Amino acid sequence: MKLYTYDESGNSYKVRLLLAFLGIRCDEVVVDLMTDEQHSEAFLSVNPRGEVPALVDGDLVLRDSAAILVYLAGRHGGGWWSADVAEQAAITEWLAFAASWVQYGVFTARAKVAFGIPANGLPADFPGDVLAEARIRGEKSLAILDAHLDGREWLTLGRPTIADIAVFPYIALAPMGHIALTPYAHVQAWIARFRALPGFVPIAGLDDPRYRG
Ligand SMILES: N[C@@H](CCC(=O)N[C@@H](CS)C(=O)NCC(=O)O)C(=O)O
Repeated sequence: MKLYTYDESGNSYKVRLLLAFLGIRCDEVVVDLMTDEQHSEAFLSVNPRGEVPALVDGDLVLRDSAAILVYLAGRHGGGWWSADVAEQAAITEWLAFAASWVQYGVFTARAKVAFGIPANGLPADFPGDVLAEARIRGEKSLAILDAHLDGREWLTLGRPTIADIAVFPYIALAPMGHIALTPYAHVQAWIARFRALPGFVPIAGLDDPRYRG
C-alpha cells in the first residue's frame, strides 16, 4: 500500500492519523506541493486532479481523503467506521461537512495566510477576496461545530470515528489562517480530547500557528 502525501497537507494528515490510530504501516511517497510536484506528469498519472492524498493498494487507486478514510477504516475495523448503514450515513454527514464548510473555510484561510495560495482550485493570482470569504465560512463552521459539540464528546455515534478525523485537522489548524479558536469552548475541549487519543500524531502548526511567519 502506497500513500502519496505532503507533511503540511491537512488532508494527507487525516490519513496519517487513521494509520497511526490503527497501527498500520504504509509506504509514503512525498509529493512536494511547494515545488508544484502535484502537477508533474508522474503524479498526474496517479491523480489527474493534482491533489494529495492519494492511496494505491494493488489495482485500487483512491484520490480523496474521505474515500481513503472509509476504505481503511472499513477494512481494518476498530470502531472508526460502522457496518450499519444508518451509522455510515451519520459519519458521512461529517465527511461532507469537512469537504465543504471546512475545506472552503478554515482550510482556505490557512492556505492563503500561511502558504500564499488558495490551494482549492483557484489560481494563486485570483482577483477575488478569497480570504474574506474563507473567514466568513470558517467562523460559521466553527459556530456550527461548537453548538453541535455542546453536550457531546465526539461528532457522532458517541465514539471517535473517521468523522472526527476528517474534521479535526483544519479546525485545529484554524489559527494558522488567523481564525481564533478562543470563542469556541466546546471545539477546544473536543480538540484536547482528540489529541489525547492513543496513537495521536501531531502536524506542524497545532501548537505554533505562526511558525510560517
Ligand atoms: N477533496 C480532496 C482535497 C485534497 C486537497 O485539497 N489537497 C491539497 C493539499 S491539502 C492539494 O493537494 N492541493 C494542491 C494544489 O492546490 O495545487 C481530499 O479531501 O483529499
